[in-house]
Amino acid sequence: MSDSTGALDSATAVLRDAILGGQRRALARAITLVESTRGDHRKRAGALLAALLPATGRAIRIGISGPPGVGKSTFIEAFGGFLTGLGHQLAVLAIDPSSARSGGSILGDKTRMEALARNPRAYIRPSPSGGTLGGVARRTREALLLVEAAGFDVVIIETVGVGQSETAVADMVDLFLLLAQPASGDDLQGIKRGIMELADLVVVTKADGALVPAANRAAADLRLALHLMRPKTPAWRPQVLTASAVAGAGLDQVWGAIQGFRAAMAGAGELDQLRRGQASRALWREVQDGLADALRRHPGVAALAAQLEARVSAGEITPGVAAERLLERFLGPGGA
Ligand SMILES: Nc1nc2c(ncn2[C@@H]2O[C@H](COP(=O)(O)OP(=O)(O)OP(=O)(O)O)[C@@H](O)[C@H]2O)c(=O)[nH]1
Ligand SMILES: [Mg+2]
Repeated sequence: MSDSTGALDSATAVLRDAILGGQRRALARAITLVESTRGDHRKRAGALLAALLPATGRAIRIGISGPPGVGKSTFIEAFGGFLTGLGHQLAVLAIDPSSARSGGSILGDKTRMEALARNPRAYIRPSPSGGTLGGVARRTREALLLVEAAGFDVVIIETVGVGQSETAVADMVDLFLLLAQPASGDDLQGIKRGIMELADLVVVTKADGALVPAANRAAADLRLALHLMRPKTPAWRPQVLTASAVAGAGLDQVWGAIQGFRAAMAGAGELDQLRRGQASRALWREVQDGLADALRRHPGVAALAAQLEARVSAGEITPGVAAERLLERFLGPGGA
């Protein structure tokens, strides 16, 4: 948006420079800004993001998901320690659909990632609370750009695997990593097929002590299941690995697979294509969300909507006709 870059006020320019300089407090303030729904904040956030855009895109973006209790927080803590040990700068963002509903946040997770929270090479930002999944996803996408501009070269976006949030996360990252339990057979099928299809890498965690044989069996089952699915891209076949966050085992193999994925995708030109597709889908989702909001706020529409909804429920008119009337009211005559 060249119009918003031109209009960068001096406070925003200061914020931009502080973020480019990697200053944590400026980054935190900027993320708070993109999380705000206030009109003037949205404008300023837009200008800031436009000014930072050339400095974005350099990180490897990893989505991590898995059912409640699978070991996400423990894994990210261990893997994060491993990555920062290699010299990487790691940012962890979270999408928590339950916090979108309850208005709570997963601050609890920050305490379960104690060492990482104190690690100077890591930055953890809990899920923005409140709002729809669409809203939370948009703010997370923008936070991702901000942490990239601040110099973080690995970004993990975590989500609890309970619903549509995985799809949202998979559509903003390069690689989607699914964590699984050391269980096999029917237990394994707690992972929904739709979620398995999103995975570029499956890691059976807790592969330590007495759980090692079960973890290996689970990995074999998962390999079989993945083998029967159509790969997301011709450049990469999803892999299944085992690891233990507690014992710190297998983390190097996980990182090796992530780098292998990245190289295969970049070599085939698929990474650029993936990110371009994600950006254009995000555009149209925002247009849809914006239109739906404007429609709901339109003074003439609300009253009519209530009436039409009642008539649709009563079977007096079809949803199609009712929708046409609403759009006519919203767009004015000739607009629909
Ligand atoms: N043995 C073993 N236990 C683990 C490992 N990783 C996690 N756990 C245990 O599994 C439990 C759940 O771990 P969390 O990291 O909190 O799991 P989570 O997926 O973040 O859970 P939610 O945030 O509630 O969805 C805890 O009791 C951990 O101690 C591991 O590598 N080995
Ligand atoms: Mg957790």
